Amino acid sequence: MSKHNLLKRLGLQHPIIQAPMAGTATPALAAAVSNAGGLGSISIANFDAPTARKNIQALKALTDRPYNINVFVHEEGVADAAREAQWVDFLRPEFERYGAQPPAALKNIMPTFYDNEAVVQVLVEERPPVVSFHFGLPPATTITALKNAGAVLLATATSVAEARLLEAAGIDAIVAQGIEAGGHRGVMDPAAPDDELTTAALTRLLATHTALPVIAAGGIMDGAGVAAYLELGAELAQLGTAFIACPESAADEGFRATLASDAAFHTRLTPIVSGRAARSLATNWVALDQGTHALGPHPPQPAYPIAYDAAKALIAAAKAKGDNGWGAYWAGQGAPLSRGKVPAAELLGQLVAELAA
Ligand code: FMN
Repeated sequence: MSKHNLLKRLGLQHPIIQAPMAGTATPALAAAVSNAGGLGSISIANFDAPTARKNIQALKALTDRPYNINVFVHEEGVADAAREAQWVDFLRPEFERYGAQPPAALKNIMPTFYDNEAVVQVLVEERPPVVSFHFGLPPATTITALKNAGAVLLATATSVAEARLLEAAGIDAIVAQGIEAGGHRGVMDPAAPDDELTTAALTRLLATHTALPVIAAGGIMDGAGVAAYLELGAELAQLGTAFIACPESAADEGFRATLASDAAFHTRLTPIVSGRAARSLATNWVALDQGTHALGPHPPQPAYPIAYDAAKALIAAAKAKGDNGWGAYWAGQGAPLSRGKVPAAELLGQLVAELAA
């Protein structure tokens, strides 16, 4: 038996979490994974309280099994009108190429969960069995309220120092997110130096240096990968990229096509899309960050998540003209191992069979 028996505590049959993926993981995807004995997750980070409640209820209606609801606990970036105007002006030629105008002003499109009383209330009332935090931790009062509502609490750490903060705050298990991971890197302080630990090194460090159960995340695409991290001391593995191409995900055709292309071999960690580092397939955004895009060298970016507002507008303008080159297509380094449009329950079955092999 594993050190903490997290599998049993969470009520799972298989040691696999389908990662929360804001904008990509749907209630249908999460329910399919939960119903197959894994832990399905959705993020409500990009929703207001009523929309968050609707999504949680949609997931509950599709499964009687445990599921995870994820929130972003980031420090909101400071608005800077001059910097934002310069950024929008820089991107303007691309908007014009698609016959569109950039937003007149940029907004904070992802308020933090930290002091979001309305969303805390939704979680307390809807009582999800598992809640996960990314980018940081909420106040102690919120942690207590969620525990009292019956939630097992998970949170991301990218270093031993962050894991210690989770331990001290009473979090139940650590999502050890390595540098290979797709999506936003969950560092708590984006201004601090980042040791960029791999999933293997981080899993091993946390399994030996902390008392909490560890969930390995980053670059895991198959049963062999899950088995390797269990061997290193993780109790569960969290896979995001592996589930993007499932028919139940919200990934659009552009995302699916880019994931199936050569761009999957060249993922990059870049803050250029949202203002915080996220691992992306090789898109125009990556070219922009690397200075190889026709727009040329870019000015300083607006803060997270204000920069994301401009990106989302450009993504929509390009998509309306059939160009997917500007997509926010997050994926991990294992992206070329994606299996295409395999239904989530079937994919989970394949992973479990590989794990047992
Ligand atoms: N992690 C979160 O905690 N919340 C999110 O909303 C979230 N969105 C993501 C969206 C996509 C498309 C991807 C690929 C990852 C996202 N992540 C998010 C990160 C995952 O939790 C996890 O760390 C990552 O998927 C693991 O690496 P892998 O993609 O190589 O499996």
